[in-house]
Formats: sequence, structure tokens, C-alpha cells
Amino acid sequence: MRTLNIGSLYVFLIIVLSMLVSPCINANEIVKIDDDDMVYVPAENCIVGLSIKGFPAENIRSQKTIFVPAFQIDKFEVTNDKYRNFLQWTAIYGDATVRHPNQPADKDHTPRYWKTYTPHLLDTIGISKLQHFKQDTFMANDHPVVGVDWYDAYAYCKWLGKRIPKEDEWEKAARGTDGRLWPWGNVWDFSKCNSGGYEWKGERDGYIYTAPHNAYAEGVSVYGCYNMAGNVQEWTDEKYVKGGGFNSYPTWVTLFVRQSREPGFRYFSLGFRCAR
Ligand SMILES: [Ca+2]
Ligand SMILES: [Ca+2]
Repeated sequence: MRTLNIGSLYVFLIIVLSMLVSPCINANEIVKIDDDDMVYVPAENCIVGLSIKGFPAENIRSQKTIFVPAFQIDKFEVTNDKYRNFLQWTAIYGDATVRHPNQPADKDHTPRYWKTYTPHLLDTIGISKLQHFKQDTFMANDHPVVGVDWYDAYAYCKWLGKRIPKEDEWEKAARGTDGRLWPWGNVWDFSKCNSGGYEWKGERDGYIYTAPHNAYAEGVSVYGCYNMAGNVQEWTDEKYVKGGGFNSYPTWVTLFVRQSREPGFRYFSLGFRCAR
């Protein structure tokens, strides 16, 4: 009888403990995926901007030589699987510790194209005439996340103890010190990045929409960063988006070009990478 009581007590304690511990175990299962795959960019002078006619003034800045302190930057664009990991974490803990102070109160970090959308609206976009995109077109694990705004990028980077790169940093990581037009040099090559879109028939480089984050190894920058030109445009801290995307002309995947966006702007060819 005494043994039975102890046994029952033991079972009871196990049940209680498991009830208490279970939520913690679930939460702890959300391990931050951070392989820390960053490159080091040493403190050096570099060329940014480009003094050239023919571009809208708001999309370029005059060429100049600047000094950029040392920093680290992600080798790849942030992928869907890593971003999904961030969403799983915020679903449990919320985003209070990582969100920007100016983030809208009702902000949801879910990427725009992970939700239901109206496909017929996309017919007004040239690229969708080549290939309609489906619900899962932009959700593949190893492809860059798109449809995220500046607040999403800010929170994701902060979650990993990182930050959105400054425009100067982004441009240096992409152009090296010599102010080249594309990461590999000054001669355009369709095979070295994912550009294209409707007019340029994006299949020339193998992808109508996003390519895997580690595609185009021959197009890496001098520091080893992938897809600085093309694949997806990328947020910078100043809210200029850089590098062009899979729907951009070769001219618009040049590295000096900048496009100013509102922090809440989301688009199917816009993602980001982090710095530190
Ligand atoms: Ca393409
Ligand atoms: Ca890119």
C-alpha cells in the first residue's frame, strides 16, 4: 500500500512537472538559426556613388571616396527558413525586445506573400506574364525572404544581435574599394546574377523569380558576398534599397543605384541581409 502511494505520488509529480515544463521545452526548441555566415570588411577608403548623366537624380549620388570603419556583413540574403525561425520565436516571445520604437502598433512580421493575395492583380506587373506566381513561389527554404518591410528587417537583425547595414557599408561590401559597377567588375554578364524580368526574359540566368541564396558563385563580391547585384533588392539603414532584383534591368542591378522607400514598403523582389 505504501509502495502504491509513493508510486502514485511519483506519477502525479511527473504529470505536474511535465505540465509546468512543457511550455519551456517548446520555447527552447525554437533555437535561433544563425550560422554566423558573415564576411569581414576591413576599414578602408572606398568609392561610392557614380557621377553619370541619364539617371534620375533621386536614384544616384555623386561619386566620392569615403572612409568606412570595419564591419561584418552577411554573406547571403536572409532566407525564408531563417526568417520563419524568427517568426516562430516571436510567436512565443513577442517582438517587444526587438522591434523599432516607430514600428506601427498593429505590425505583423509575416511576409506579404506568405498570406493570401489576389493573383489577378499581378497581371498588371510585366514579370507575371512570363510566369504567374503561386502561393509558395516565395516560400522555399533556401530562397531569400521577400515582402518584408524595413521594420521586419530591423527586428530580425536585432533578434540576432545584428543590424541593417548602412548604405555606405552595403555599397562597399558589394563594390569593393574600386567602385565597380557590379560585384565581379565593370563588364555586364547575364550568367553572374539573377536579373531579368519581362523585357530581359529572366530565364537567361535560370530564374524568373528568386534564386537560391547561394546561387551565382561566380558573381560574388571581392569580400565574398553573394547576390549583392540582383536576386532581391536589399534594405539599408537609411531606407534606400540597393542592388536591384530578379525583375530589374542590368542597369538597375548596378551597385551605385539607390531607391528611397517608405519603411512600411513591401515588394515581391525586396529582402535584406544583416550587418554587425
Ligand atoms: Ca532572372
Ligand atoms: Ca541582392
